[in-house]
Amino acid sequence: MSTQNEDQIKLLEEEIRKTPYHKGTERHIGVLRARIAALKDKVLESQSRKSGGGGGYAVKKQGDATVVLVGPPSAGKSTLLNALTNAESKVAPYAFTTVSVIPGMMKYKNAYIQILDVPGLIEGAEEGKGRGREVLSVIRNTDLLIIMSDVRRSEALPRIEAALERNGIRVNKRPQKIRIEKRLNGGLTIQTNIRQDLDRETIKEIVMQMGVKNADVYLEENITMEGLIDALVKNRVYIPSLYVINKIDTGTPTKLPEPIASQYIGLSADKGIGLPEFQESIWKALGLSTIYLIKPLEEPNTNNPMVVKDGMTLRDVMNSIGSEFAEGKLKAKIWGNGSKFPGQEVSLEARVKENMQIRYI
Ligand SMILES: Nc1nc2c(ncn2[C@@H]2O[C@H](COP(=O)(O)OP(=O)(O)OP(=O)(O)O)[C@@H](O)[C@H]2O)c(=O)[nH]1
Ligand SMILES: [Mg+2]
Repeated sequence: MSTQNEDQIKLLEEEIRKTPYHKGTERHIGVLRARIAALKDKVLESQSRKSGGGGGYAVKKQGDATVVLVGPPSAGKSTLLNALTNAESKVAPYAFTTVSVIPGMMKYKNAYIQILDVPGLIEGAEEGKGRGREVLSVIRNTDLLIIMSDVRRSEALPRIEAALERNGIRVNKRPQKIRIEKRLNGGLTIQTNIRQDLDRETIKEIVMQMGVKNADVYLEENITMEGLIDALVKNRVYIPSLYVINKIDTGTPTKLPEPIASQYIGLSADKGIGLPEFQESIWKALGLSTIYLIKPLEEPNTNNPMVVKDGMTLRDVMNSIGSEFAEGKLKAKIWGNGSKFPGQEVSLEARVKENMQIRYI
């Protein structure tokens, strides 16, 4: 059944390749892409059932956040893991040294960040084959992905990204603003105040091909075909990523497409070049902040640091600790970053800021 689906996907992909893209063929291509997405969704689902989700590679998430290193064999992933964490992952000058998921813990600014070194086999072993499938499932569950290669194989970065995208992992993207309210009858309506590049019929055809026959579809931005399909399938994940080129002690990379060319971080895991900056980039990309909790009656201090996600409110923080610092409090006083003046009184809906000092009252 699954191979049948895969054969059909290949046929449909072949047809897309043969069809030139212009306004006249747009609807046809939209239908083909929707059918491929629906089939891939089925394949992914039957696979995750078979492998029981994480498969043999399931690693318990630990710490404040989890980061996965992915890249071709011998890029230096294990060397980097060993440089940043307490782990001792085997390093060797030949390919496929690492054959399972090796976890390490990095302490940075009061945070414990779990880093997972996964075998270098996204490509080739992708599209649901072999252990690559399990690597993909580890990636789907991470908070941040490090896509890594070395100076001599910089073209692996866009290749890996493309492989991830083909497997429903969206790299450095956000879902488009599309809301689908399914109904029992009444057909499809497309609701939007925003000028759309895709025409209504194409949008409707794609939605129907994805198995939705009755619904109001609200488009809150100018959508793309891919964005629409993504909104209709189950298996999409959106993962922030950093691009890393290792071994810069041996030269400089060539031939990198945008946006990777202007975003990549160059380092040497082996010689320890660029590692502090890299750690800071991880911290920023994870959206973490340190706040300081102040006990009742105490003056502001930095005795009790806590790592939180950006965007959390003081109420979220209170609910996550429920200790002598916060239990059942209604307001807070804040100092430092985020406060208009020292000791400003704020509601619990105020949001955390890096280095904010908080006393619940
Ligand atoms: N010159 C140089 N060599 C490095 C650097 N980082 C790693 N290496 C070397 O590259 C080789 C491969 O390193 P590993 O850390 O085993 O690479 P890996 O990505 O974990 O490889 P697999 O486990 O096979 O996927 C080893 O010989 C390392 O010593 C670096 O920054 N500069
Ligand atoms: Mg390794």
